[in-house]
Amino acid sequence: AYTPADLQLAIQHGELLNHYQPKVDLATGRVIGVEALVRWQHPQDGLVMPHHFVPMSEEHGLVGYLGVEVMREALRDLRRWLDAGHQLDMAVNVSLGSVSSLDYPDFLAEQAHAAGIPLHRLILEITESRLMDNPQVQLDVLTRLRLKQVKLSIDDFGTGYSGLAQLCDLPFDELKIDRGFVHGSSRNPALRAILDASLGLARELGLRTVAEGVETQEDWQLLQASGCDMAQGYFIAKPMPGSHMDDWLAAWE
Ligand code: G
Ligand code: G
Ligand code: NA
Repeated sequence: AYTPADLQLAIQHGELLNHYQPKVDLATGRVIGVEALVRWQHPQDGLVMPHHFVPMSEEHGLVGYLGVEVMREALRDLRRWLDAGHQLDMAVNVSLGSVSSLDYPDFLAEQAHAAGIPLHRLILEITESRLMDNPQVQLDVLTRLRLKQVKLSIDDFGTGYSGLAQLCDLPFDELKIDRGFVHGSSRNPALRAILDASLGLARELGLRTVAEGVETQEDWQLLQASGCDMAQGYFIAKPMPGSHMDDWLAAWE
């Protein structure tokens, strides 16, 4: 297991990097944006996945530091893709720690401005199960972000415990349905029922819907028929290094 000191050094040595996974419009097939997923290029252990170090960074107060690095790289890569003529949004996973800090919206605005990225191109994905730990501050921070045109996405929907009534009060733009309810829904009526209920709820609340974990043509067709807006998953592309994205985008178009 890695220690907070290991991670701190890794960040200082520039060993964190982002991979990106495309988000595609189900009706048109167009790429709407990409999601940044952090990795640690460890000098001995190779490419380390986030579950080995993101939860630890949250427990030890390092996730803000990690988040700044992920955002910096995401903004820089997005600027490059925009300059190449790709009209993309950038989704970044944000931990509760960031959303509970009243300084965060102004900090993010400065970081994006310095990178030449308009805030309406940013989507912050916040995991459902982590919402509501500190509802008052979160509502304040999320509202400030929304007023700055930053988009907000509820991640892993269906796996958390946030009250649906409270969800309506938060200023979200997008709902991402957890991959557990996506792949396999075509063969499992219970999963299909949860998927349809989630899509219906999102529609009622005016939220754009994204299905994660789209792995097969069957998944894709079912989601299209169900009226889901966007898809993400191995059927479209696995998360890839930023340097591969330029070629992938050209090939997809
Ligand atoms: O590819 P995958 O193993 O990357 O991602 C696993 C999980 O790690 C995802 O559920 C995602 O929410 C989380 N994750 C990936 N990148 C980041 C990040 O930059 N910040 C935070 N807080 N979580 C991340
Ligand atoms: O929680 P979040 O949505 O950020 O997590 C994304 C995670 O899901 C990453 O670990 C990513 O590698 C993984 N992932 C992305 N697409 C698929 C897919 O089609 N199937 C599966 N099983 N995992 C996926
Ligand atoms: Na996510």
